[in-house]
Amino acid sequence: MEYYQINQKFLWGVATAANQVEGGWNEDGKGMSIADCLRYRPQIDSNDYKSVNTINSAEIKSALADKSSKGWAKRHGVDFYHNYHEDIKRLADTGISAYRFSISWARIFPNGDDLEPNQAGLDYYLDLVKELAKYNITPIMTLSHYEMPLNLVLKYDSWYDRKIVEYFERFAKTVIDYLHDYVKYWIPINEIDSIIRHPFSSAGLIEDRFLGKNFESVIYQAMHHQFIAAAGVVKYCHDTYPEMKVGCMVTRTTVYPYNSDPLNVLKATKMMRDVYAFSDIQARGVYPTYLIKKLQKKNIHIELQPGDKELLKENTADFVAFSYYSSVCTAYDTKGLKVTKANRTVGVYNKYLSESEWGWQIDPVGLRISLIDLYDRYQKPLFIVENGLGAKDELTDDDHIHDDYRVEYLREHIKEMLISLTQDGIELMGYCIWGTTDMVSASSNQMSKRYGLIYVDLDDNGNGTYNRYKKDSYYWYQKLLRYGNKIPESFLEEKS
Ligand code: BGP
Repeated sequence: MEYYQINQKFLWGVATAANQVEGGWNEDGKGMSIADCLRYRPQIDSNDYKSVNTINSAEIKSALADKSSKGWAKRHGVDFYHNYHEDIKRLADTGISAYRFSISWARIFPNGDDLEPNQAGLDYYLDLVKELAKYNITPIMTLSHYEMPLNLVLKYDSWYDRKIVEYFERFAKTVIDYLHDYVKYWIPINEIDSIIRHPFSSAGLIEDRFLGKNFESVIYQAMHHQFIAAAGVVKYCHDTYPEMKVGCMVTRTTVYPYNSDPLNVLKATKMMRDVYAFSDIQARGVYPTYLIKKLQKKNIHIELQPGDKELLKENTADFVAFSYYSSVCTAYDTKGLKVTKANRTVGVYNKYLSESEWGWQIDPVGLRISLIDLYDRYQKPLFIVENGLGAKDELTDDDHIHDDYRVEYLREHIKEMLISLTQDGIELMGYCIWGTTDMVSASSNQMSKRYGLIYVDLDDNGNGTYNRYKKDSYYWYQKLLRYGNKIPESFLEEKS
């Protein structure tokens, strides 16, 4: 029998984000975050992420006025905050060795600019990482995953204001110091490139607060401040805890040309440069010339402070983490072509691929292409920290969820990953399925777009028992992990 022989240290995990699972949005001293202002709006196409995730100052006011969590999916999540011992026990029973999650910044510094941290918040995350340690699960900790304190948006201008760098570093140093005995892997900012696609839900930027300014230049200035803050985390960890590893994290979009027309290939090549720009800056430590030229052409000038260039250059990421869900096809002229959207990236339909119920095209080979691309570009260890399928799962009368479509998605993607790991000469630290239990979708704020290995009885309007039920995919992953570092090829050949 043939096997995939993998490194003992390879981390098999699951992943989630505080704002999508925790709930407890205003408990134990937590302040309001930008995620608490986003809600499911059935009248908007759930893939029209710009409308769903772009809100104005008036909508912020009504969110502030509403003290309930009813109708605010990310305020209640799946109540992980009160169920995390049991949830982690269930997930530990699959045999995972890693758990990627984020710290809610507003649980630690409720207003973002507080001088002292909220002790209850620190203690919650300390207990959480101790719970993981009980099961020998390695935490992969994201510091900012779309959940910055709302006060930083209202009192400052969010990441556009350089002061946020100072507040973020205060937050980062506080939690790194508090949790350093348990957490060795850190990711400063989730999908740092997402600020371009959804500036509010990613970085708290509200266009009507910048009237008279070119909003695109506001976004790029804010982007620079995020890079500086992330490099500051790398520097702090390397100086203070040399055993720690700090990764950059990007949305991995693999772009194909619609056909071999050189104009389409050129379009795909240029789109890939936009994807690479963010990991280039963090993995190489310099702004790529093509990005500088692109900004010059747009008459966008990023203000750098003395020392910024050196900080970026001397504090590059130790590893390159990324989320992968789908590939995207593009064409120079999209007239008459079917438009698709996957993870907030617009493309054209690829006739060689199937798609999810949300139209995200399913491309396991694209994951292997991504691994080869990224490793060849950076020669740094890679980490797949998100890969999963959002689907409308059904709970049967006898409390089962037969998500064979998710098992198929995971089987095919894990197979391509293992082929790449064993044949393509790459370095890969681990693989985390997105998600853990079901959770609130980042882009649509829906519960019905389910990613979990564990089903949660809750609907888009927050109705349900919150009871948890293991899906068929949970048992499949458990079977896979039981093979340890020697996985029979046949296991990944089988259709579920
Ligand atoms: C990534 C985010 C995650 C997660 C995932 C799935 O971009 O980092 O937070 O949500 O997308 O997307 P969605 O939840 O929008 O279906």
